[in-house]
Amino acid sequence: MDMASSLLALPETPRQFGHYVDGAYVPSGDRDVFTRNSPGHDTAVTRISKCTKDDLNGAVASARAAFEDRRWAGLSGADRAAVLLKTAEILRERTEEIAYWETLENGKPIAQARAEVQGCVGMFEYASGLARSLHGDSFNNMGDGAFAVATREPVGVVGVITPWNFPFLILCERVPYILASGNTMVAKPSEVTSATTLLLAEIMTQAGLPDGVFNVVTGAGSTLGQAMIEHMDIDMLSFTGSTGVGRAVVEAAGKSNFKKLGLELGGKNPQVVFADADLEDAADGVAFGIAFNTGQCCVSGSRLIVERSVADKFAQMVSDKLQKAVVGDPLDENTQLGAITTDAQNRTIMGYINKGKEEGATLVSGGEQLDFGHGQYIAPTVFSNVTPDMAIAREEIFGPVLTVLPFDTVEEAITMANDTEYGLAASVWTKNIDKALMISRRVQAGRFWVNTTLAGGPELPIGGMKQSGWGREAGVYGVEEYTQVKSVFIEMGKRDHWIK
Ligand code: TXE
Repeated sequence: MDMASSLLALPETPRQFGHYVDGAYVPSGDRDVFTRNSPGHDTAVTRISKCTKDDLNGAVASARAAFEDRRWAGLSGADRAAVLLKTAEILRERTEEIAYWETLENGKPIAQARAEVQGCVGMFEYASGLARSLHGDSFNNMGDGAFAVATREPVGVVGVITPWNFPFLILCERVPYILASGNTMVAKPSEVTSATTLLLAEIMTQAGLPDGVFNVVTGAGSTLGQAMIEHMDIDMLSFTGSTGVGRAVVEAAGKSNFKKLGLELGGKNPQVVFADADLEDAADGVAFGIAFNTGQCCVSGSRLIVERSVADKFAQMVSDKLQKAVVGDPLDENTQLGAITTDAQNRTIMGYINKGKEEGATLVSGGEQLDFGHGQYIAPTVFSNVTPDMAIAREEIFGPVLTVLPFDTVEEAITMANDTEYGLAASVWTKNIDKALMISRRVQAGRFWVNTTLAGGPELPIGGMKQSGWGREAGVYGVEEYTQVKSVFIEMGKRDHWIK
């Protein structure tokens, strides 16, 4: 704890980071540099290189060389697992440091940032097992003259583009799974939250990852990100971000080398609450689901779909809970909701709050900017009298704004839950197990929670249906996404000649 308390002051000067290629930081030199201000404090905290396209080409070339000479793919699964496990060990040791920089750049509460790093430790530990157990299939049923196998191979050089809402967690839901099978990679974090991605690269070198296997470039999405999605020598790309950029990623893949894609995009996730639920638990879960990470969460439960007989009472219960949530300085141990990460996102959220009022929804609580003398904060907000056609009920707000929509029948609840272009996550709250299971089958979402929300672990796949994305991350499914399958047919005995 000593280390924690000594770190909890703001840095005196911003920490300078170069990008990371071939196992080492590359000093910024004469590159332009981006200065990141902590959104909770308005103080400069990091200085990050704006990489050029040449820098990207260098990073991709490094990853390509590391892939082709098999310095990583050629190791045994056991040796790769050892590096992943060592990374987990170092992450444990350096948790405070990672959480600190994550909090400063992102604005999330320090206690939450620490818990996220612990979650990442679990990702590395679990994926280490997959490095050893990943296997294909054998076909002993081809007749006595043949034998065949299907093997799993790494895809090659994988690009990873991540957003600013969970810079480290989203990265670690991918990196260990990508590396488990022997791929090499180039990551591009969001320009506003690059520090912890660079720290992970440094930590993995410390853990014994061969140079060139994990490279990081830093810079803007519109230039550097765009160059990545168009790059001819990136074999696969994992993109997490807005649905709009996701569309650009698909187009760029089609126009370049048909790179394989993994996409995790937006969500407008339902929380379906029945009158027979434990309403105290449900109110806490719904409050957590919309306020965690200030609602800047692709799986936030932003649409409360609640049985009409309890709707008003329940909306009030959720609102009471949210008013007790502690909003404040992200570096304060007691804070539950920190700052809004970017100025643009702050404007977007306040824009939706104003739109909700204009559209005729009733503001139950919140709806305002909170002034702590520094940073940008928004009170958790609940709107009732919302109709399904309102923008606040349809569009991803990506902030602590909950809309309440009442239903009368189970069928109506299912229809409302599915009435969205997205399909990332959903929760149902009821004590009737038959109803919960039936609804879990019918709601289109990649993640489904019963009597809880935002729960999971490294074993479970993450990803979306409909316009929320393609593919799955994490779990066995995640590691398989980053492999390609090859069939090997082996003829036995003397060939039956075609030309006699
Ligand atoms: O996302 P972007 P932004 C949603 C959320 C939010 C909105 C905008 O609704 O309000 O998106 O956030 C990189 N080619 N989500 O603007 O732009 C960019 O540098 C290649 C939901 O931050 O999609 C960053 O690294 N890359 C989402 C990453 O893409 C490009 C999480 C995400 O940025 C690029 C984040 C381009 N042309 C936002 N343009 C979720 N579901 O979790 C940008 N990038």
